[in-house]
Amino acid sequence: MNRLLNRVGADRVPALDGRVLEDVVPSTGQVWGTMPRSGADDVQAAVAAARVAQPAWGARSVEHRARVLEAVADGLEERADAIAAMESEDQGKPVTLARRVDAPRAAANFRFFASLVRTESLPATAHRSGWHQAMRQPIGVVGLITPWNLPLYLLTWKLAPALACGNAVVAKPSELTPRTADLLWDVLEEAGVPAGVANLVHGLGAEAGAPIVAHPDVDCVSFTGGTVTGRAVAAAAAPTFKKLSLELGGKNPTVILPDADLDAAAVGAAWAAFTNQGEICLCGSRILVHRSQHDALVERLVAAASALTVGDPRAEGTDVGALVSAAHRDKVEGYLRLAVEEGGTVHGGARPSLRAPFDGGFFLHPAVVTGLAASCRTATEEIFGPVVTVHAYDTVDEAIAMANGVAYGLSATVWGRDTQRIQAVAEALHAGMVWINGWMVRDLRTPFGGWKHSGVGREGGTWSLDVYSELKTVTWCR
Ligand code: TXE
Repeated sequence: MNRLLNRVGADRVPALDGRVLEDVVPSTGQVWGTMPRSGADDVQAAVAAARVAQPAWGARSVEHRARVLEAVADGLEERADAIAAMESEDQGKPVTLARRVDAPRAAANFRFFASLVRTESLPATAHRSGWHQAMRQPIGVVGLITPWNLPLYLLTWKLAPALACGNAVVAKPSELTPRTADLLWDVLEEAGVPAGVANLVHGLGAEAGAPIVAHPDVDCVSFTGGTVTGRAVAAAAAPTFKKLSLELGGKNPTVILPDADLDAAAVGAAWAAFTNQGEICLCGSRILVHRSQHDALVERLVAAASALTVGDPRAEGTDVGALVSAAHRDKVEGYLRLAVEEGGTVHGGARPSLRAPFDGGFFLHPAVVTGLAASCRTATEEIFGPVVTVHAYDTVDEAIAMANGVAYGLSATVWGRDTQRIQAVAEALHAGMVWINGWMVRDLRTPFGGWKHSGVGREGGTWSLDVYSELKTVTWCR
């Protein structure tokens, strides 16, 4: 039986009370091993270790920290294949996707923030009142709480800038996908991150995540996860006035304008809906199409969805792997039943019949749902699975109103040809990111985050540095 441990200071330790959680392989349903089921005492030890280690790390030069981050990037790149295989096994996603997205992005996050802190310049102004300098300083101890859909990708997205800015960290990865965090901690150690600067605590959200958020010695919390959890995190953090960054859920529209290339839009919309089993906060889970093109689009989309190969995540030809857990598949299937109750027609969405050991896995065929009102629960609540709803509109204004008619505002995609109209639609959408004729294309220098219930604050580029540092103005008075 494999056994993960917490990383507290220089030590690898079990939970203080010895309790463990099982880590299950989503594609087989079999237990891979255990992780510590940590509690408030374990968090306390990790925060104490971070407090001790932070001042020396914060006092190192930016150049030193940037070099350490680059060494981490090197270590992750050397292990890219192992990371992809591990993430695929632990999360359920196709290994081909993990190779293309998760593994390279983890390394890129470290390389990017190393370069950013090296090159960033802040204003230093000569004014008749005096000489003013803006500077960044570490916040102190930062808590990082991350989800299970892109485990290493999202953890490194937070960890790299947090370390670059000179903070010490207590991280809690999702209890569903703890393995690549453990590997990352080996790389951090090898790369020269001093003991105590990065601490890792495994466990459940309520038992190990909540104590990080409430801890008076944790100065900042960066959380990515569900909106309901995000609300609890915001409430728990409020009494201590700690800095808070929340990247939450989405119910992102794919708006297909009447002049779009329908073939390209159908392929793009399917990719945006079903990548990573639909378990990405950016997935396009609602398609808005002009009424005259609705049936043609649905035909193409259903064909594209049923052509996807669902099964063994290790196989090179697999497009859709397993959902992350049995409970999550139950939730997604619950929404498919709700869709029928709400008057919709579900195309696909069955459990595939697979050979052992995959017959014990949490697989589901992608589903296209038609015939629903854009305001119903299926079309407005985050499902976070391989399910997309399709809605017809008559005017572009109506499409914009439908796109904006949900509580979320993370991202959106627009397909079309008329550049002026596309730009106008993009500007009218309530979303943090809008892609035109594509999806999930990122430049790490740009802001990332959501409007409304999709989050509070932005990360990416200097916005990440704003989250993970305190800004100070020092003025030499005349
Ligand atoms: O995520 P949670 P869950 C959405 C998606 C999904 C739903 C619930 O719709 O179906 O959220 O998923 C930790 N204090 N997303 O329950 O609970 C938890 O241990 C502090 C969208 O799996 O949000 C994990 O490390 N921490 C999303 C992290 O929070 C707590 C990605 C996220 O778990 C906590 C994942 C608490 N009280 C799910 N409770 C996205 N936006 O990418 C839990 N946690």
